[in-house]
Amino acid sequence: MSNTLTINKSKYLEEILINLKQKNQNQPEFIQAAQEILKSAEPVILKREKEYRQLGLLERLIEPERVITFRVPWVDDNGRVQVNRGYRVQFNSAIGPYKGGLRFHESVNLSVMKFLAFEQVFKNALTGLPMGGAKGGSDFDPKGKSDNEIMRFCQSFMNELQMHIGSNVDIPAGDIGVGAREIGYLFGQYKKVKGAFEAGALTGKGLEYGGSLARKEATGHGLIYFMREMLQDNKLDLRGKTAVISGSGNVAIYALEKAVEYGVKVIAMSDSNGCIYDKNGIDIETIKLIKENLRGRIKTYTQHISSAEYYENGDIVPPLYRIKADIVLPCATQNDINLECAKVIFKNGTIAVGEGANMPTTTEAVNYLIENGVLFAPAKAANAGGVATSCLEMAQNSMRYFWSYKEVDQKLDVIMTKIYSRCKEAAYEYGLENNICAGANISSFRKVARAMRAQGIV
Ligand code: NDP
Ligand code: 2IT
Repeated sequence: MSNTLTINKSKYLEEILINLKQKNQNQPEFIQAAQEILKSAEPVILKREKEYRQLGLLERLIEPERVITFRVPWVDDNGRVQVNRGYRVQFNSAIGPYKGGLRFHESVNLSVMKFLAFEQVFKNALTGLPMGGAKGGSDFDPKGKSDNEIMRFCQSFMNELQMHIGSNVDIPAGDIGVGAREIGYLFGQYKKVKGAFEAGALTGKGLEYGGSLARKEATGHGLIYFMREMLQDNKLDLRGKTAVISGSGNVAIYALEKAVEYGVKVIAMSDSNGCIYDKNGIDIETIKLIKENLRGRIKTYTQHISSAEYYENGDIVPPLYRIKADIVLPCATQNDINLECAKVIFKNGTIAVGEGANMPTTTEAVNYLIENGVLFAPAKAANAGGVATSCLEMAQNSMRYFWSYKEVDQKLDVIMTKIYSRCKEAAYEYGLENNICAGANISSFRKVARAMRAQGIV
C-alpha cells in the first residue's frame, strides 16, 4: 500500500516554499499549515505548473486578501484600562464570503491567526458549501474574568470588527474562548452599532435570536460521524472501542457525547493543566456541569466521581497520551501531539486518530502515524461539521425560518459522509489509497484553485 508521495518535484512549488519561509519568518504555525497543503498538492501543481505560474496562483494563495489588526481597549472591574490586540485575517474569498471563528486566548498572534484562516479556506471548500476562509480573535485571556469584563471586552472588540463583517462579507463564529456567551455579547453590540438585526452576520448564536439547533454540538458530533465513516471503510466499528479526548471545551464535550452514543468508552479527557482518567468511562453530565455551568477545571471531576484519577501535565508527553486507547481524539489546540506523543500512541496500539482541534498534530507526528498505518482523520475534514452547520445557520437566517434538530443533524451527517468520500476519492485518484490527509488537501486545493483561476487576477 502506498501512503506517501513519490513524485517529480515542481520547480515552481520549490520557489514558492522558499518565498513562504522568507516572507513569514516569525510565523511558524502559518508556515507549517501552508507547507502541508502545498506539499500534498504537488501532484496537482505538477499537472498545471505552467498555467499556475502564469496566474501567480500559489503566490496569491499564500497571501491573505486582507489582514486587519486593531486596538481593543476595555476597563476591568477595578477601573483599570486594559488594552488587547484584535485580529481578523480574511484569507480567501474565491468560493464565498469570508467565514471562520474568533479565538480569545493569550497565545493568539498573527502566525496563529494566519494558520487558522488558511486552514479554514480549505476546510470550508471541503464542506461543499459556499464559504471563503477567515479567522480572527484576540490575545485577551478570558480565564478568571467576570461576566461584565467579558461583555465590555466583546463590545469594544465589536466596535472595530463591525466595520469589516456582514452577512455577505465576512461571518465570524466561535472558537477557543468564544462560546454562546461571547457570541451573544458580540451580536448585541453588532446590532446596536449597525441599527439593524442582521442575523446572518454571526453564527453560533443563541436559539432565541437566530441560532441553529445542533450548531453547538456540530463540531464534536461531526467528528464522530467522520470517524464512523473512516472506520467502516476499513471494516472496523466504533462500538466497543476505547477513546481518549484532549481538551474539555465545546468540541471535546460533544465528541464525547456522540462517541458514547456510538458505544465508545471514553476513559480520559484533559484541559491545559492535566487529565482525568475514569476506567468506568467519563460521565458526560458531570463534564457538562463542570465545564459548561461552573466554568471549572477538569481536575474537579474527581470530587464528583470517586473512580476517577487526575494526572498533572509536566512531561513532553502529556499524561493523556500515555493512556492506552483504541482511538485518540485531540480536541484542544494546535501542535498538541508531537512526535514523542505519536510514538507512544502507536506503541499503545491505537488504531485511529481524529483531529477535532485545528492542526493538533505536528507534521512529523502526522507522517509518523500515517507511515505506521494508524488511520488518520485530518482536522480540515474531520472538524468541518462546525463550520458546515454555521452555513446551515446562515441558510436558515436567510429563509427567516428554522429546521428541527433532526433536520440539521441529518444534513450534518450527510455533509460529513460526503467529505469523507471526497477525501478518499482524491487520495485514490493520486494513488495514495488510505491517506485521507493527502486526499483532503488535494481535493480542497483543487476546488479553491479552480475558483481562483475562473475569477482572474484578483
Ligand atoms: P473551547 O474554548 O471550548 O475549549 C478549548 C479546550 O482546549 C479547553 O479544554 C482548553 O483547556 C484546551 N486548551 C486550549 N488551549 C490549550 C493549550 N494551549 N494547551 C492545552 N489545552 C488547551 O474551544 P473549542 O472546543 O471550541 O475549540 C477546541 C479546538 O477545536 C480548537 O483547536 C478550535 O480551533 C477547534 N475547532 C473548534 C470549532 C468550534 O466550532 N468551536 C470548529 C472546528 C475546530 P483550558 O480550559 O485549560 O484552556
Ligand atoms: O475552526 C473552525 O472551523 C471554527 N472555529 C468554526 C468556524 C465557524 O465559522 O463556524
